[in-house]
Amino acid sequence: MDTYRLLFSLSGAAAGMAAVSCSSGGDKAPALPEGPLNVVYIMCDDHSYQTISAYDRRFLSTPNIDRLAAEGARFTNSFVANSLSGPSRACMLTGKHSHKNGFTNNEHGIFDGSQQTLPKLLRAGGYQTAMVGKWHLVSEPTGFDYWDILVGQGDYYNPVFIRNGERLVREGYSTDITTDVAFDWLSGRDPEKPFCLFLHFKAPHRSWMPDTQDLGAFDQVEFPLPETFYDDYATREAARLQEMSILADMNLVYDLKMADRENEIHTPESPHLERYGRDLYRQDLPPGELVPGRMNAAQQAAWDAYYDPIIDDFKQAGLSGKALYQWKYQRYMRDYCSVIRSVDRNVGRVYQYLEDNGLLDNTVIIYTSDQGFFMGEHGYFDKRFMYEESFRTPLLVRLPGGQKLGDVDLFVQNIDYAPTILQLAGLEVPEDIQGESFLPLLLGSRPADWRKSLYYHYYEYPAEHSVRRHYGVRTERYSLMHFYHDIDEWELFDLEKDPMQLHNLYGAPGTEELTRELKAELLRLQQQYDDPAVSTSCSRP
Ligand code: SGN
Ligand code: CA
Repeated sequence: MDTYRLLFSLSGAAAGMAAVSCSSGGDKAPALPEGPLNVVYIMCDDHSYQTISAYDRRFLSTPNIDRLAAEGARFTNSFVANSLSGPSRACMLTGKHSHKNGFTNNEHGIFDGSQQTLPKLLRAGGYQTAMVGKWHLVSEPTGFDYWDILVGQGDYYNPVFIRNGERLVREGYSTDITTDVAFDWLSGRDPEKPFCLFLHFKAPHRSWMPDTQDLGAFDQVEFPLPETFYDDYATREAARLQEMSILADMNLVYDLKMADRENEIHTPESPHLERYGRDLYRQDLPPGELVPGRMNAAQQAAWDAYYDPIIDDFKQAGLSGKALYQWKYQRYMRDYCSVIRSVDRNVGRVYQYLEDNGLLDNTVIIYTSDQGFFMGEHGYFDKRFMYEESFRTPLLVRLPGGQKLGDVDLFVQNIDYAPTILQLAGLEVPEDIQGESFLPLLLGSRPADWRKSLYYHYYEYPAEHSVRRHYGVRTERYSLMHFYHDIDEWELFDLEKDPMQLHNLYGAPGTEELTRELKAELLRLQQQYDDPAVSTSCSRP
């Protein structure tokens, strides 16, 4: 079918289905403009839905990101397939689960850029494609007319970029600069051709370093402790064995910036003390001889002015136990939320740019993160687990015209992004793509045969944070996961009765039939997606 007729027929179909629409905010199906649509895909790194006020108002206000929800759709059941950066990016680029795209974990993988990807398909369909910011797939980007990526994880201050193969340092704060680079590319593109821009911020990845203008923005805020902050992990062995606890693993120096010049604050993880130098201090000097490094003098002065008094107070307070734990949480939240302020400001800049350049009415804006993140739930930072906080990821989509589309509550996953964008571009979705286009959902339809369960598989172990390998299935009400490799543990949660996932029901009397059903569904998904993990799960009772 002709590409744009496809869109319009979808649009028409959605209009006809208004009575069963899942959108709560809009009263009629949106009309998409004629002609090719541009796409601006904004992806943060580790941005939790808890810290987007369109999702959760407890912590901070994100007016620009919220505008996307007000002028588009908010997905309330949006998930990833593997909660880790590189794997998640590979799922997005290919529309396939990790075992199919081959990039299962950050530590040993190199993304095979010769395979079919979304940017390649877009480009073949007449699109201009650009990738700016965090890439994190080891091999050089393929399928882009222009790529300008951060090296590895990237730095917050004065980061090194690789622009179409050439290394360069750009002075300034990462989130601002990444947006600037995107604007430069947009300004120089061919205005006659549609474009898809992948704008990937490093923020708010560890170690949560705010822009100088945002230092102290949350000093007056006392963040509420999550309900599961004091989780004792009873009945959940894998949950206990991790190394991503705020109390035990979050580093005072590296994560919380308590790097005193006298070197009096000691932490057990000396490697982190050295690596603290990545952004702040020169790495080639021993810890006792810290001198300013990555930052320029003005940036360093602003940091010292802000953190030095906090470091002094901290040394005087001599905190321990529960008090230290809570202090760490408050500092973590203050830094993290300060980093989000800059992200939100830059989303506002993107809006402004599109508006100023007459692009807002033919551009789709997508906002998401490479995964969710723990904001102290279960006592954690980081992600990786199939537990809700890291399995879920924010997803907001604004269609041209900015009609409020309300909430979409059907299950979507990051393997769906590629087919959705292809369909928005009016292009065919290849058969081997495993995700489903959620464009019909955006247009107000609620297909009866939409997926009722999700498949998840995490592989990176042994590795940092020690989250055991696991796979699982999630249905509307239940979540079943199997942790394997050097452990063999199942966890089953009734999300209706136990949304915080504290009570592992696996093996509890009365759950036999339910467990059988969920295992059958897990097996069905593993077969559908052709995951060889099938052999490990079906051998279990
Ligand atoms: C780094 C971080 C980890 C984080 C991984 C993966 N450690 O290794 O805390 O889990 O990235 O994150 S750090 O000491 O280098 O900051 S991911 O989002 O890129 O997958
Ligand atoms: Ca990430």
